[in-house]
Amino acid sequence: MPDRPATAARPLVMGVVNVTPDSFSEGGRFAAPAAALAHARALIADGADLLDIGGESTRPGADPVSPADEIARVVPLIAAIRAESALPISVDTMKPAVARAAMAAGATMWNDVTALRHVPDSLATAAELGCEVVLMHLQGEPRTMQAEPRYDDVVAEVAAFLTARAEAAIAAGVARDRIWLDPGIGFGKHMTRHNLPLLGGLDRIVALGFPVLLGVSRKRFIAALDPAGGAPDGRLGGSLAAALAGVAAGVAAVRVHDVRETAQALIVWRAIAAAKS
Ligand code: HH2
Repeated sequence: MPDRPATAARPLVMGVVNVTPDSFSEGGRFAAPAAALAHARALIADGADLLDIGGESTRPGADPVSPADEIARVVPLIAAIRAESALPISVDTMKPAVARAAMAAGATMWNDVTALRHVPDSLATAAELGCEVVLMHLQGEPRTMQAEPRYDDVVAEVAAFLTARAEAAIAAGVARDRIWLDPGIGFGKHMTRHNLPLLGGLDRIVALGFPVLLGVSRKRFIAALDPAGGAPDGRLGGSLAAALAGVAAGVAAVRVHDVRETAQALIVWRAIAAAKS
């Protein structure tokens, strides 16, 4: 059995593998099965502690994918990785049928950007599967979430939502120690007015008492702060800065595209922290 990531003592690096034609940062580069497996192998060699496999883009306006098509994208890849590596594998999906097929193929974590709200079945399926779950905050729904996000106090509202979703999961039978929380940077959040206070207040999300996963890699708020960053793969510096801010606040894992660079940033960060007298 793969190690349970939640028990790790240091922040983990979750490498992103999108098997989609339309993901915001990779735009279909790894949509072909062989390319996706080669990319997963490269991320493992780069030092990923776990992999997150996604078969449907969550970007605003992305085309919906049927459960059968999503399963056909992610399951062969999960099985192929599992055949050669014991690394924990997460599946990034809103659909219980996809989560179920992914766990049967060797995944151990269900990363759900809707926090198990997409269909009524989601909570019961997560409890039945007994897998780890990532409950992420999202205001609205993916296709329209960036239209007009509104908050009075973004940190308090995200914390209240995540607490309520954790309680709903536990009430449905998900074990407390299987639950991760994620503030959902970029999901129904104004580029700077909401994402930045949320990143500044991450310690209050960490204080809820669950391991926190943070996804900031290559996100658009970085380009809003530094228009010279331009295309997603020009946002590495901002991605590392935001990931380290999360680590300073106590997050348990960062979800990233640039695994090697993030792993190196964490090595240097920890070495400096250890040298403090
Ligand atoms: N971000 C994305 C997708 N899934 N899951 C969690 N838990 N947290 C995140 O911040 C998060 C996520 C968006 O990034 P990406 O997968 O690169 O793009 P796309 O959804 O277009 O495939």
